[in-house]
Amino acid sequence: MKPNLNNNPYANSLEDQFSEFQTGRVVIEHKERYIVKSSEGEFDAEITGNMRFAANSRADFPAVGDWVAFQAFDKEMAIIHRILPRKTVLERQAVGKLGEKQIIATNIDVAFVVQSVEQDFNINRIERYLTLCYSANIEPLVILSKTDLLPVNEINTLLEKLKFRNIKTSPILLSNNSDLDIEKFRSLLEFGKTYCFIGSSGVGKSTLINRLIGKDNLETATISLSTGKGRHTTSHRELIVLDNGGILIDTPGMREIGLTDETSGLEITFEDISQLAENCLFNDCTHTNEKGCAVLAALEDNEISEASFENYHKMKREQQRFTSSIAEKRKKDKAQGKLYKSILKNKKKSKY
Ligand SMILES: Nc1nc2c(ncn2[C@@H]2O[C@H](COP(=O)(O)OP(=O)(O)OP(=O)(O)O)[C@@H](O)[C@H]2O)c(=O)[nH]1
Ligand SMILES: [Mg+2]
Ligand SMILES: [Zn+2]
Repeated sequence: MKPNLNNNPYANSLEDQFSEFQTGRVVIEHKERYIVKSSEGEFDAEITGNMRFAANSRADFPAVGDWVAFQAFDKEMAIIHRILPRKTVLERQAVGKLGEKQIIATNIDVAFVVQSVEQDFNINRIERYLTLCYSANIEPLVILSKTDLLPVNEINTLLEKLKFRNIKTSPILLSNNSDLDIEKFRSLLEFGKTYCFIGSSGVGKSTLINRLIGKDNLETATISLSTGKGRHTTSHRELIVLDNGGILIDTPGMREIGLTDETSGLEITFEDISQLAENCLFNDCTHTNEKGCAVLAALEDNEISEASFENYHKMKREQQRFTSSIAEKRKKDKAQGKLYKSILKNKKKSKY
């Protein structure tokens, strides 16, 4: 149902129409239906037809974390008219769609990159998540979860590996089974800041959020190693506000973390490589086979990790592929546009 402005005798005045707008935040997204929360309550919302038709890509649709201007009607229903400017956008390459992006969540201050110490630990993947976050101007913090499942000396070995790879953020170690760990973690969360949890399926993201809320609000599940059952328990992104004012976004486990064309994150994740690169002989050195390459020299002298160097190159190539696929797409769209125009022109000509 559409908002009935006719009940309001002054509804024709633009000012009055605007006075009915509220701002709220998208807390859940289900295929073009959104739950929006404001100080007035919770609304089941859709976007206006105009917004749908004007959308050029998925990025033009609301995402969890968005602040939106909406009009409420029928108590719990609403129409979203506009997405307010996004402070940050956490995005990845849409799965299986080269050159397309998918928004994970928006207006995030800190992203918790969660890996479990028992099986999921993978530094290449940590570097990938860090790059995604830095590219979006979001502070990443690494959580190593399920510490109850690994002896302390083995956890220490993981920490040494992280150090050797020069991972800048020191990880937060925690077990969801420990009240002390949960309380320590809670004290990190600041009033009014938005935190997003990202990581593979089954690492304990939803369990951690449930522990913080103090209720089993989010679905969690045990993973069976033999059948793999229980994977991908969380199926949608959801924003939750804690009593202490911290705002948390739970996300479904990700299998692929494809990078987009935004390259700034790589330079921050691999700060040591970026710094060395300043001493390369050529300004456009690709650090692959050039003479006078300071990065290759450092690699030779074991000053930087070979694994990090390889991961850096892998991600760089991936970003280049993404960028060129966007350029190709634009070219195709342009050619298509020209074709339509010439067909229309010919049609007009043949009319007369
Ligand atoms: N031993 C142990 N098990 C945990 C811990 N945290 C979570 N689990 C268990 O791990 C399983 C997966 O937890 P979830 O919270 O559903 O994981 P998730 O990261 O939300 O997974 P997706 O929603 O699929 O992305 C559940 O059976 C939890 O009980 C922990 O700290 N220690
Ligand atoms: Mg979950
Ligand atoms: Zn170089």
